[in-house]
Amino acid sequence: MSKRYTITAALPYTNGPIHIGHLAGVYVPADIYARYLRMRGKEVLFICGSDEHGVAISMKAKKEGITPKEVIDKYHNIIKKSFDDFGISFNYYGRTSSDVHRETAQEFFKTMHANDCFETQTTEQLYDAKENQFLADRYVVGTCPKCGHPEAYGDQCENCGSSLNATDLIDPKSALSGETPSLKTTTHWYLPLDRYEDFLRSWILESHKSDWKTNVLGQVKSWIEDGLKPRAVTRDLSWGIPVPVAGGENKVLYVWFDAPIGYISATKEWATQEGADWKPYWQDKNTELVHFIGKDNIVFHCIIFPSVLKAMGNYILPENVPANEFLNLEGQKLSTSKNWAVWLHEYLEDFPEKQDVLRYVLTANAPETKDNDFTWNDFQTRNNSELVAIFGNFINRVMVLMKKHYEGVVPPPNSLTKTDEATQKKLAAAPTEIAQLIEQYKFRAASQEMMQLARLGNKYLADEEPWKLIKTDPDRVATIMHTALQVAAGLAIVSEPFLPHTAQKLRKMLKLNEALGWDNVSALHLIESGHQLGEAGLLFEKIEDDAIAVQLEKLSS
Ligand code: B3M
Ligand code: ZN
Repeated sequence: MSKRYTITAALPYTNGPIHIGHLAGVYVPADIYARYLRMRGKEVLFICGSDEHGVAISMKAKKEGITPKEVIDKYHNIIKKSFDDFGISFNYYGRTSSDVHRETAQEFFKTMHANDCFETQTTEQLYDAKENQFLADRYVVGTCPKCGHPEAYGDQCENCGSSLNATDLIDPKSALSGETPSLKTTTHWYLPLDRYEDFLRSWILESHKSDWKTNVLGQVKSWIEDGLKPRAVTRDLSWGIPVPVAGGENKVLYVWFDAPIGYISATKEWATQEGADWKPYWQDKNTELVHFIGKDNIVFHCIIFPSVLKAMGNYILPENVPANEFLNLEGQKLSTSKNWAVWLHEYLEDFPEKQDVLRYVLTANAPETKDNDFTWNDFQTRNNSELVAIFGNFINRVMVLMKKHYEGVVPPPNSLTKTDEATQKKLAAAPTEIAQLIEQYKFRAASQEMMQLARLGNKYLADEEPWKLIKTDPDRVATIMHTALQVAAGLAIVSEPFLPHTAQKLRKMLKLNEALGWDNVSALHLIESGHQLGEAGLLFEKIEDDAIAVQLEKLSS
């Protein structure tokens, strides 16, 4: 039986819109992977949703002077719409404020509680007496004890990725009042991660030592080596999912306890909508679970959530967690609070038809193995000298020549030259080469292989110069155009995971048989002689300097 895939993309916090860092790190690669697998005939469930709990939300509400509910509604709508307009092909986009999610997360907690999977600890925690508030997570900021970063949060340092307890911070300050916190006693439930050390060691560091990315393995290894400690999974906050057991009054689940369960609740909601069963997607050994995340989420997806799934007993574990590094913008770290970002909803307003340009640039320069930089100049260059000058130019030439000399009816080929055969051979090999890279999560290299196919077609026409031969050797031109059209058709197929809007347009221009897919490209006969092409259209257009200047201006304002 062919495998089933559950693909998750990190649930964005609804405390701000989506920016290019999120896209490059998580949503574009996840979407490429999901689209590719669907094209290979796999059963794919691609899940995401809004992460609507946690201190990030309550802080934003305080800052904007509105309620947390108003914050999550506002950003959930902006985020969901921008994903839709951009063309991320989620099967379902949920939200963690839903009833199904609350029930599911509480059920997890109750089951684990009943099975003695937690410990309780009564300890002194940071407290802001002025605000009458325990200071957990983003309510407290201090110096990271691991790397010295001065703005680490109470649960995590985003600089070095360490997961922290609020009391670990050096020189902590309340993010609410700026005061140095005092200590106050409170009781919480802890997930004793130390009990899972052996399991995590053998599952990740042994079984996955050769197929997981080195950045992910490295982080996991260092946590395990540091010694895993119990982690509190409840908080003294009012915004969140109420702790569903005795003694849990006025406490909520830690956002990182409930959020990953959001993947499962979203699956349940999707299943109800489709009249399907959610369980195989999370409990059947024949399902491959893959989490797409940024590097700051590794500990939660590789250590904490798998320990929860293991404790629950009947769940599958992720097959891979291909976490990416970070994307910078014009040499500086992206920052929501400093408004140093390219926001997706704004990009789509400024470039409404250019979803694929952004997808391409972010993929070609994806932060897969190290942090990378997005610059508007690079955006312009990739568009003008790759998408326009290579991909677009090739297709444009094919369409124009076909119209001019054959009224769009594909001519039969005559005898093939060595160049024709070499071109066909490269076309036949392309889908396998691209597939292998995608299956290894090397989307950057895969996108370049795809572009290589466009380059092949473009060079083939440039070298063969059919426009010069049409008067003297029409038979030769027929062969050239027939061959070039097979490359164009192959491109319409293999570009789909990377450039879905373009692929769609190109398919329409070529009137490509809808039944033709990835596995047909190697057979080479994608377009038969006598086939009537559709109307030509423009796939990409040049981006001028002033459009880039506007974007740079926007950043500095
Ligand atoms: N909302 C963190 C983030 O946006 C978080 C991901 C949750 S995935 C379950 O970085
Ligand atoms: Zn740090």
